[in-house]
Amino acid sequence: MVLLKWLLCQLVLFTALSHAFTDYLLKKCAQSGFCHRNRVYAENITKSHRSYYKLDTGSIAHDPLQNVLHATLVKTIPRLDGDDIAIEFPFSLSFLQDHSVRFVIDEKERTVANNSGLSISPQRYNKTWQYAFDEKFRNKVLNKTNSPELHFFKQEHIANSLWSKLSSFLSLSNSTRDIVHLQNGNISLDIFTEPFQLKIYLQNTLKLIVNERSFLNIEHHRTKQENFAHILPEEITFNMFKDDFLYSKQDTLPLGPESIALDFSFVESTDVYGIPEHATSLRLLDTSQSEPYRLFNVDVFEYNIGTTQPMYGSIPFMFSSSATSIFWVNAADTWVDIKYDAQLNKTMTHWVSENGVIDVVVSLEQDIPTIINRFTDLTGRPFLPPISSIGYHQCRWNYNDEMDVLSVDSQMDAHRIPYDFIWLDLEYTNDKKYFTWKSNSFPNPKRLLSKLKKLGRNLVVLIDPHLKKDYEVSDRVISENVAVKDHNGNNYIGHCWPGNSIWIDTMSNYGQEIWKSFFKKFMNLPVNLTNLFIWNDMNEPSIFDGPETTAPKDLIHDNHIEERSVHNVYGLSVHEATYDAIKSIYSSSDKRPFLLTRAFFAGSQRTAATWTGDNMANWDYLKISIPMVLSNNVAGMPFIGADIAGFAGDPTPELIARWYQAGLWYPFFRAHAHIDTKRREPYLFNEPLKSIVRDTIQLRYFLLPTLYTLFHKASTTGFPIMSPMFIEHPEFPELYGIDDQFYWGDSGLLVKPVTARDQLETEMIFPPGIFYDFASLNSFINDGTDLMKKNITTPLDKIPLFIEGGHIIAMREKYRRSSKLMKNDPYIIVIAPDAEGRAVGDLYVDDGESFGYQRGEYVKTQLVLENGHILKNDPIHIPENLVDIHSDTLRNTNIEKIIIAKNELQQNLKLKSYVAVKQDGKEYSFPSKLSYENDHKIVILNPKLDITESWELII
Ligand code: NBV
Repeated sequence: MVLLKWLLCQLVLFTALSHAFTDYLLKKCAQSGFCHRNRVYAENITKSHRSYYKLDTGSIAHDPLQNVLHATLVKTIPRLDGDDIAIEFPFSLSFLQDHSVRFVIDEKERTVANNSGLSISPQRYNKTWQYAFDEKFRNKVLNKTNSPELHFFKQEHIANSLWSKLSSFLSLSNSTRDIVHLQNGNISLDIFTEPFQLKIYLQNTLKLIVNERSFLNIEHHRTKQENFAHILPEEITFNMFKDDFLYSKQDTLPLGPESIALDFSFVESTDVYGIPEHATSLRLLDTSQSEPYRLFNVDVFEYNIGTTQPMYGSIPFMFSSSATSIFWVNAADTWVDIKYDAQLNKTMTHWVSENGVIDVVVSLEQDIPTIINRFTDLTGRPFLPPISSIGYHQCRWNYNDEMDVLSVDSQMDAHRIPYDFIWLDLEYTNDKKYFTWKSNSFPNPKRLLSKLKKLGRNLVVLIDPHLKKDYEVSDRVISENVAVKDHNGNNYIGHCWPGNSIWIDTMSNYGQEIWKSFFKKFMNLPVNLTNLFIWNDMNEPSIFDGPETTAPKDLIHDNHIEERSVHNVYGLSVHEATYDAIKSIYSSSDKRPFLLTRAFFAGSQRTAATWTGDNMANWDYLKISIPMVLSNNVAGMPFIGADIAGFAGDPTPELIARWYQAGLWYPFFRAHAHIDTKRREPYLFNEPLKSIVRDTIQLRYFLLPTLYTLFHKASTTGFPIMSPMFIEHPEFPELYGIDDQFYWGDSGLLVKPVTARDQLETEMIFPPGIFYDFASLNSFINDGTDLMKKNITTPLDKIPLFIEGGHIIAMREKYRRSSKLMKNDPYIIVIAPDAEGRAVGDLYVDDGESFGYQRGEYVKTQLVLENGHILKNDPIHIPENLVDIHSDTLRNTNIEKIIIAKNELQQNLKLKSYVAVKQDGKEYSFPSKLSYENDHKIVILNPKLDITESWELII
């Protein structure tokens, strides 16, 4: 047995280190008991037109205090002897936020804790929302939060003649349907009792149908002996009590079949998005002839591209182009089938989870940004990261010792390549024991941190949730009884980097406390050293000898909860505890944490950044990184990037150049490489590559004021940072399928990175308007009403980058070694007028590192250009004590240069002099001698204006 385990683990390790990901380690739907059963059930129900679920009309009740509708859903299993079996499922429905409906379906028998002698809880797990929802929703989940008036249900017993005819034709017992009608503001809802179905409307327009196809299926509790009598005619019994899959055969499946499934039809749309993480297109694929999308956090080294196989993270949130969303609040192994019907203009989806309750939040809005806004209101806003962490990160597996780190550090400076973070992977530890340092290589971490700190730089070290057996950290986990248990209740021992390991159970509150205490000790640094941050890797969790690269589903967490129920949220519990630890350690300096996690779930955006995992250094992975980053951005978790220039393998110089040029736009901008690859720090490259990469990284730094403003917007509204074309231009159906060209938030910057070899020309697509080539400000006009395609030349040193007329962005333009050193540099305002000579842009500024912004210590302003020659600055927010803060954290807010791009409609605009009217009402006029212009731009130098003041500049 031990030998077999060892062999298997070597095999997994070997495969992990030598090939692209081995698909056969993961189940296909037909090999997963519950996925296969539900797909077959759906097929058979489609043929039989039957439904076994009805809402018991008599049970419908309204709890006015909680504003919840309660009812009992009944599943009737027909028996030949007429002695039908009825199973009851408590159903509750409430309105959440303004435009959302939440419903929960549990199983009555299993809501009562009966002590069946099992070491796991027999109840269906119904607490996923406590991890996923933002704190403010945790106490009042089933409450209406903001529904001014609720016209609660009026019951109509209607005899619908068409329905009667249909139902008698289909030999259903009822010829009438009860409808419960609910209304809350603009949202209304019809609940059909038999067969059970929900129709949800926004302003009386039907948007979503729940259970339209009667795929609702709840595998209720039964014993193996009872099973035969409990099967519906459309059901099959495949792997209900065992698992045949080679790598998960040991699963004890203590509760037998428990899956839940439901179908949702999005009306008036054939485009759906979301449910990351998958290496596929942004617009989700039709899976009716292939594998469903699977959400199950696993370790997929060199993952395959174009497949719906699961990856490291899961966000069970999907929305349609018609601005309707579903959040399936379940952290178990989940599969989603998608079928587009162009004729009916509908998207039909089928969601299946291995266990837990059906807990769904449906939101209906007027547009997609508002949908994402609602979702991040519910699950929490993306955290506002320290500004340094949106600079450039230099990582590799591994920087070997202190000398190595310091030499990278100084070489970057010597070659004028800015960077903010340097990373230490696995090997800095003493024998892969987390919370320790390899003392020969890193004899004095404090010394290293102080040296890095001088230029405002930071160090990230890796800490994983698997803990090597037999050292003080794992010993403590065992003695405090906070290790994850096996199905017999013993501490689970699995194989990972350190060899035999245990896993911290951060699903337990006490486990979290213990985890935090390790950081407290490890990060016991002088108060002025707050530049050490953490990377949680392998927290799916990745287990070398585990089934499907991860944890056995019958492991047990705190409170007798099976891993099966909480698998996809475990990683979040690890990184949230880590975040809390860092936050409290740095609390005396009020420093914001930065944290990277590999596994994620809905809600992870509150505390961590992520990346797309172990990609490969080839063009396909560069190309797919863009839809992957976009998908996370529309699913509320925008702080993501891909390893530049591919984790595994050695990239060609051309690939490196193109990858940096694409990676510059990832919200998380990090170079990383596998231990077996050649060193590739940018200063090692030959010319012209070195200059190309340096210019690219410098451009990222010049754009930091704009990017930080986008991060601020994301942290208040969830607005995507790397943003699909359809967000800015929803009016063009053709844009709903575009995922190789994107905007940077709402800044107007439009990019199409080159992702193919030898591509000296790239076709871009432009909505109507004026577009300025970013480098030259040379412009062209699409004066039609349609999209326009245009070829852009793309020699190796060129990024196809435009700014759309109508936007203003803020930049800086001095090379500095790190973001911290740019802090006092003045701003450059770049204005791209539209055809009416109008442009608008926001700028957000705070100290970039503390939580002071939460106490109002920030500046937010809006710049507006009118009639092509009047520029106004109107601060929306300035701190009350600006003077104090001004001298300290928001030190320099001067504008040193204003650039107004000229287009062909505006060629007569000439700069002679300009006048500034400031807050004091006085006019200041300036000669134009410090300024200049050419055909493409007017440049005003040193206008003596500050972004914290109101002023008007007349040119
Ligand atoms: O810690 C080593 C690597 C890390 O570099 C990579 O970024 C992670 O995704 N880690 C995975 C462990 C295994 C890599 C084969």
